Amino acid sequence: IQDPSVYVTFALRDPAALGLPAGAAFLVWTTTPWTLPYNVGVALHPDFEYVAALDKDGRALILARSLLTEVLGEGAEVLKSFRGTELERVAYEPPYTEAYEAEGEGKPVWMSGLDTYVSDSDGTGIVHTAPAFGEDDMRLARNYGLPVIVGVDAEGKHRFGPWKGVFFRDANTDIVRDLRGRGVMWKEKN
Ligand code: VAL
Repeated sequence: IQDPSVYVTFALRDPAALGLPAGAAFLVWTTTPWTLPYNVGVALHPDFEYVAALDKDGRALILARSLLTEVLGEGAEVLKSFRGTELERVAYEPPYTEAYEAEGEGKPVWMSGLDTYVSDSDGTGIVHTAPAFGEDDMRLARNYGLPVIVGVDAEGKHRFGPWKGVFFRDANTDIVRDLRGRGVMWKEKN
């Protein structure tokens, strides 16, 4: 079984602080939509160049410059460029808060961190981070003090949300639909 791959947008809390217009967002690619309810950060490469460029709807999206044409197409207007190091600890609106609230983590600050494991061979150069589901994710959480939530139980079933009790990957379809409803789904590839 193949996981669907999706591009989602995480809106910046304070785009003006980076000189960006309202609605500016990190563009994030993942092949594991079922882990998005446990997102708590995004990873960027410190040495990559990132741009904020306008998509077809005129929304400013941040992604690695090397992936700009592939993802946004030819001729996307670039508003600004940044070095990865300029995009550290940038707070964004999380896709989901439920699991973190239920675990008594309160409202952690969902934010970006830097790590050299981030690649630009596919995706957007911005990696969705869910610490319990990857070694690299866990390292980012440790380095930035992000909370860790193990969102699935020993049987591989979700512990939170409307898909509580559903086998992890079987929730992909529901979660993708839910992401559309939340207005954070940018593109689905299958
Ligand atoms: N970082 C991975 C991903 O983007 C997982 C482990 C959350 O799919």
